[in-house]
Amino acid sequence: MSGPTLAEQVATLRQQGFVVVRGFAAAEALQALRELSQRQLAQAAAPAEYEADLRYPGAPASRQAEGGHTVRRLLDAYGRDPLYRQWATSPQVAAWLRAYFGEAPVLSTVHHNCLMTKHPAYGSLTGWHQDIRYWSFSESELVSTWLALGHETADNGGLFFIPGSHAAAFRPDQFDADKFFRADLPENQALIARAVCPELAPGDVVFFHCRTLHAAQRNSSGQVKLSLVHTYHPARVQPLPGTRSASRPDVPLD
Ligand SMILES: O=C(O)CCC(=O)C(=O)O
Repeated sequence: MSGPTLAEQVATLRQQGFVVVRGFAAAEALQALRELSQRQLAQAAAPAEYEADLRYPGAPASRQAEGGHTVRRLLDAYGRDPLYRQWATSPQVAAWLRAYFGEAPVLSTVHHNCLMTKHPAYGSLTGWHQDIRYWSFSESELVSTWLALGHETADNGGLFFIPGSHAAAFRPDQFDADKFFRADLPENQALIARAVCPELAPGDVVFFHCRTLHAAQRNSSGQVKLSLVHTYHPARVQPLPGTRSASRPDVPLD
């Protein structure tokens, strides 16, 4: 039985702020990306971000503490290896995003552009947030791709999303000083109660909007979870000059 058409997938992203596309990565490419990622993680090659740097709940207090060298993200996937580059700029990803944006997509090499890990020990949870919170663009119109390199469920730190939150108008006081969506407010709790955690199989990709509220728990499985994450915008949307979002060159996809 065939799954949803591209037009239906795009409509789902527009309507709920995220969509899971099953089996988006071909088996061979997936296997090569997974093996590369396991090697890269074993080497913990720079540039890397450590759990201890983030200090989210569950993270070690410092790089010197027990578990202090637990990697959270291997940064600059695009510059790290040609295989990552091929994935991030693949015709398949470009065609999907072109259907959504209505024009050729542009890859940001600043935002996400990483191998995202979640370790069973010392891997931290992430509170509710919109990715756009620290980004600076002419419009809030960016989409990220989250490629599951293994199985992802609520129990190993899979992403939870709040459907429709990308289109909601929130007040600044619904967020805390670090721009996390406050889980202590009853009106926020009503929305959080609607969250879903789509289970992902290896090769599935979640496309999600930069305003979609999402969160993840700690990894209570026995295995490190690995995902490849990239962010794109249409050419009409520009990083604001002088901001971090403009600090590295974008990569237009044909
Ligand atoms: O894996 C996680 O804990 C969440 C990652 C995430 O939402 C992010 O980096 O924006």
